[in-house]
Amino acid sequence: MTNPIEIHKHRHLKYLRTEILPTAFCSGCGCGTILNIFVNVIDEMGIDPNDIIAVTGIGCSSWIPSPYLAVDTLHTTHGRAIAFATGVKVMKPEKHVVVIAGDGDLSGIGGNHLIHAARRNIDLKVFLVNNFIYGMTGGQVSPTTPKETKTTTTPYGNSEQPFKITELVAAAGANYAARWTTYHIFKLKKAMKESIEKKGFSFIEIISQCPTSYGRKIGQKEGIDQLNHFKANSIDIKNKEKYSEEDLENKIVVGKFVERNRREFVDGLREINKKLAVSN
Ligand SMILES: Cc1ncc(C[n+]2csc(CCOP(=O)(O)OP(=O)(O)O)c2C)c(N)n1
Ligand code: SF4
Repeated sequence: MTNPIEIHKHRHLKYLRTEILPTAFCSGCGCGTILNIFVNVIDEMGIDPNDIIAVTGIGCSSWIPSPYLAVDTLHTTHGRAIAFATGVKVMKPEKHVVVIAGDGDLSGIGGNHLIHAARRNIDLKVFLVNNFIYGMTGGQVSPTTPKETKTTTTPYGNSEQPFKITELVAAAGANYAARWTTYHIFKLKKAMKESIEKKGFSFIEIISQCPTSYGRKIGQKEGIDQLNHFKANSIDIKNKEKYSEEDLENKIVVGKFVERNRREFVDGLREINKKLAVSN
C-alpha cells in the first residue's frame, strides 16, 4: 500500500521548484513555514499555479516565492516589489498577483509603495514577513524593530518607535488587513484564503522568527523559542479593549483588523476608460 504521507508530499511538489530544494533558509526560520502554508492554500483553493504571478523584493523572505515557488515570478529590486506588482496587475488583472517580502523591504525602503497601494486599493495580495530585523544582511535595525532592542546598527538599543504596519495599511484604505504569526498556522492559512478571495488590496503581516539575525540577539536562540514567545504574547484583536495602551506595547495583537468592499483600483481605471469611450 502507498504511504499516505508520500502521496501528501507529492501532491504539493508540483508547486515547488524541486530541483533547488532543500531551501537555503536557516534551520528554525519561519520562511519555510510560510512557504508551506502558502502552498497548502493554493492547493486547497484549487488555484492553477499558472494563474499566479508572484512578485518579490530582496531579503530572506523574498526567497519564499522566488526561487522556490513554481509559478511565474518577478524577483525585483529591494523595496520595489509592489511597484512592479502594480504594473503586472494593471496589465494582467485576471491573474492572482501575490507579493511576499520582508518588513525591511516592504515597510522600510518600500514603505511608500505599500501605503499608496493600500490607498489605491489595487487587487494585490501582500504577505509581509515581519521578523523585526534585516535578516539577510546580518541583523540591522528595521522599521519594525521593538524599542530598546540591540541590533548591529543599534548596539546601545533602538530609540525609535516601530511601525504598527497592519494598522497603517488598514488606515491607508486596504480592503483586507490582518496580522498573524507563524505559530498560528491554521488561522494564518484561513486568512490567506480570505485575502485571496477578497478583491482589492489584501494585506497580512506575518510575524515570523529569524533565529539567526534576531532571535539569538534577544535571548531566543532557537526558532522554537521565538514561536513560544509568539504563543505567550499574542492577544486576539477581539480582546484588545481589555488591555491598556502600555500593556499592548509588549503584546502582539493578532486577527483581522479590517475587511471592507471599497472599489478596486483597476476596476476604477476601467470605468474611466468606458466613460471616455462613450464620450468620444
Ligand atoms: C537598494 C538596496 N539597498 C540595500 C540592499 C541590501 N539589502 C539586502 S536585503 C536587505 C534587508 C532585508 O531585510 P527584510 O526585507 O526585512 O528581509 P529579511 O531578510 O529579514 O527576510 C537589505 C538592506 C539592497 N539589496 N538593495
Ligand atoms: S537569516 Fe533569519 S530570516 Fe534569513 S534565513 Fe536565516 S533565520 Fe531566516
